[in-house]
Amino acid sequence: MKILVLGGDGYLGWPTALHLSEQGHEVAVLDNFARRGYDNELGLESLVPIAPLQTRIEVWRELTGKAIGCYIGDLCDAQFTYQVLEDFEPAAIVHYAEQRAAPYSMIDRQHAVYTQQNNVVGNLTLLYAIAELNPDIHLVKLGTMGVYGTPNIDIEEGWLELEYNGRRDRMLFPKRPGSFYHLSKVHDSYNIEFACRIWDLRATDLNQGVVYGQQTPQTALDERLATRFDYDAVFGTVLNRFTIQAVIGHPLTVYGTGGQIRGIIDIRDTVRCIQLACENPANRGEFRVFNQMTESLSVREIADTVARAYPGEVTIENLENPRIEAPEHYYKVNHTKLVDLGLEPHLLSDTLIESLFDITKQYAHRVRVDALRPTVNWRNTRTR
Ligand code: NAD
Ligand code: USQ
Repeated sequence: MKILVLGGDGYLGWPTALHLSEQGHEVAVLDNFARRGYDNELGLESLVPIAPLQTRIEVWRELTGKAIGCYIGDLCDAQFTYQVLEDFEPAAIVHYAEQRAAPYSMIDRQHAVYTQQNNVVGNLTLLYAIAELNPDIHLVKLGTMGVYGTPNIDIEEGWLELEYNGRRDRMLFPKRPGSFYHLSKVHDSYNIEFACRIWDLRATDLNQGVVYGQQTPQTALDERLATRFDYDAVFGTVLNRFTIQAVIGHPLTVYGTGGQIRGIIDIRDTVRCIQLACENPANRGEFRVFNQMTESLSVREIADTVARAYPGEVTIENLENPRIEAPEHYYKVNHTKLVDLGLEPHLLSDTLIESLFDITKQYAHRVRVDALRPTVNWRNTRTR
């Protein structure tokens, strides 16, 4: 199948492109290198060095004989996006190409506006391109578990059967996200659902939990195939940050009491979920939602797991929470649809966190310790 991976230079997009290529799909990636630009803006770097996209593609071809197509440009640029779809003619489009850090979106007005413009306009441009050029294309869109927030009821997979004043209906599950980034995903989902209704498009919205891990079998083949590994307080995600903090002897930075619970998923399961979604497309007119996570843990439990796995001494520090989120809450998520399609999850308890420690040790000298402390506070409304 011809699959176009938008955001194919990113943390998840690159390993996904390799996995789909390995599985025999004809793959092309699209990226505008915005992510490398945020690093330049913030003075940060991935812990693991990453090769230029063109080098990565060339190395993959040398090692496997498999070609990956490459389009450099901005998804918000309609002329470019239409041209790519006309040129590559994908059967499925995996859409990762968004600004994805909650703290980045909360820096100030400029970053909040950028995040919502980039994400919502890029997605809407793509919807128009699909509708006009080939409404049969299956859109596989990366959303986030954070769209739901932490409601005091069970979280269903996207839709909720409701009975109110004696009448029944099937509605999109209510959303109460916790950052302007997470809100951009809510807006995307409503735009996609509407497009499926009016233009008979087919779409799968993958509400993914926090991803951890740095290697897939394909990225491990050569160091020039490595994907990025972020540890800073803006782009680093919780479990990845904790493993790096353990290795360099920094206290694990638990925000608040650590009672907040999140859905998590191993990067090897992410790429498999995308494959399953692509190979089992939604029907025309269907807006399908999967909760792409494999288990739920509190931040405290994540810190304890990392501390237990690390052979040396680890301390845990409870920082005042820079975010606004429920410190203790009910959290029960329905996430069976990907398992029904064949996902066999790697759970944290079975995962060799040790392998993450090894990767980190190799590059520990690259850590900028000051970048570990959170600097973005949800309560501020700075304008630049
Ligand atoms: P990432 O920032 O590493 O990758 C995103 C890529 O998209 C980058 O290479 C960036 O340059 C590109 N991009 C951004 N805007 C673009 C535009 N307008 N045009 C072209 N390219 C553009 O992020 P990631 O961690 O790989 O996440 C990918 C997707 O998965 C995001 O949509 C994110 O919201 C979602 N997600 C990520 C996680 C996680 O833990 N990393 C969890 C749940 C959902
Ligand atoms: N946290 C800490 N200490 C840290 C970092 C984070 O306690 O050092 C806590 C946060 O307060 C939060 C939880 O860990 O409660 C998760 O934070 P995170 O930074 O790992 O993840 P988040 O901001 O939610 O965003 C990440 C990705 C995003 C994706 C989302 C999935 O950056 O792209 O959408 O995970 S989800 O959380 O399910 O919405």
